Amino acid sequence: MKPRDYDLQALWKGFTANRQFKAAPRIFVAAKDMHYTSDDGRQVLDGTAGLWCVNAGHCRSPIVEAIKRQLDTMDYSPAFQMGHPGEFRVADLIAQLAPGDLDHVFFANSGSEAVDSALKIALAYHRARGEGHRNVLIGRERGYHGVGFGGISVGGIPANRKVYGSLLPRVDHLPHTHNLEKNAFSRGQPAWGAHLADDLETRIIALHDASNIAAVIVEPVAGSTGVLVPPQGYLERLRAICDKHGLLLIFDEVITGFGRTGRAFAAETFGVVPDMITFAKGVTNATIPLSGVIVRSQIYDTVINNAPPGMVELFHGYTYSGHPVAIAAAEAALGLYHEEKLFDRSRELAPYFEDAVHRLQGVPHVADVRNFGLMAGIDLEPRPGKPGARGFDAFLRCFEQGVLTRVAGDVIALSPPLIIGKQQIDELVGTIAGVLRKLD
Ligand code: PXG
Repeated sequence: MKPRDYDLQALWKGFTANRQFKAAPRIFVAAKDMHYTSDDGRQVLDGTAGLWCVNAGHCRSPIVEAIKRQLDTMDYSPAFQMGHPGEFRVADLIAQLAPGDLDHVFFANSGSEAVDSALKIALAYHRARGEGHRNVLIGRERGYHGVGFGGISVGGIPANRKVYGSLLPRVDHLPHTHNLEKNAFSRGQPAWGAHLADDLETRIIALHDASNIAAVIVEPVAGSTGVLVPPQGYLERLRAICDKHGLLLIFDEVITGFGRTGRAFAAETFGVVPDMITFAKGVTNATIPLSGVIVRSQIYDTVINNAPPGMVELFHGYTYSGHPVAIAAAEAALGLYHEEKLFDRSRELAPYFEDAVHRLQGVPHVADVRNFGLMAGIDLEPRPGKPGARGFDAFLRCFEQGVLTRVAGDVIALSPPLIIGKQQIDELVGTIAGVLRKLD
């Protein structure tokens, strides 16, 4: 390996153990299709599509070329009171991919911003309807909705919340759906647990009163906390309760969007239409940051028509909402997904992937395997008194053996690019199995 010609100290990395990392850094210098190249010249199979985002594989030339063309033509145009053609075209493409009458798209830059935008749109919508008292927001335990104050307030990861004070004041949480006694080693949607949605009605609405609640936000499949697949009938019940009581239902599809579950959005896969969908990551195949919220016509119309003509209707937006370079990347990425039928490919590969990951049942330390689409969660038994240590060691050994995984505590998460081949699936799962057999 060439000696590093840069110093590691100035950078403060997020969601990273900085001292440990800087003592033994893991550095990527290039990427192509299914592989990264590390700075010691090794090829590393990408089992996680970066961070659940490089759905078409790395450095795909149609996207790279589109970005270059846009940069040669127009670098930036103001996001407010001005427009450029691409942002209208891409909003239209995304609206066409979304189910039902989710026909309008608001752009932001990260998943966190998309979530905050959706929560604010929910509040603006109820206020425009004359129900501004509907301002309680409901999330779920083990939910991840990014790192803005809105997102961590409705989110359900204790470590992401505990340091940051009182957060948003009017928030409550549904129980999570992960239960190994009932559902260990489920393939696809577990049979047990639809009734957990009833907590929304029997506890949360009973406590706060429906007239005070604006919206419920959930990931259709929780990603970051280890691929928690919704029990059969669970999302349908949430939808029915929200309808009955006038609550908006928001699906956070930052991970599940753009083919991860075998369709454009998990809403379509599950046949449950929410009132808003947040998206990010895969929309540009992760080349340039772009995110957004897709909203039902009724929400858009209500907010827009409530303001006097000529007045700004929603006091919200980002300097880089609809950034031309990000939009060019999105247009090319969506084109590539379509051309290569990658959502179909994801759906067709899912049974092979399912069989492969479930072969880990019985391998040492494996407490659960679950899967949906091209995502899987593998729970490891924690080392006594050392939560997360075994998971991290497994991640490190896999990396040393040329396979990139992601761990959250003692859960290994897999979400490969949708272009992965069957042999590569075998390599991914085989490497994990080999590592676990040797791990204490
Ligand atoms: N919502 C969901 C469902 C997410 O998964 C965000 C919002 C926030 O997106 P931004 O772009 O603000 O990071 C996410 C992000 C992991 C991991 O390994 C997952 C995410 C980010 C980083 C790591 O689980 N998801």
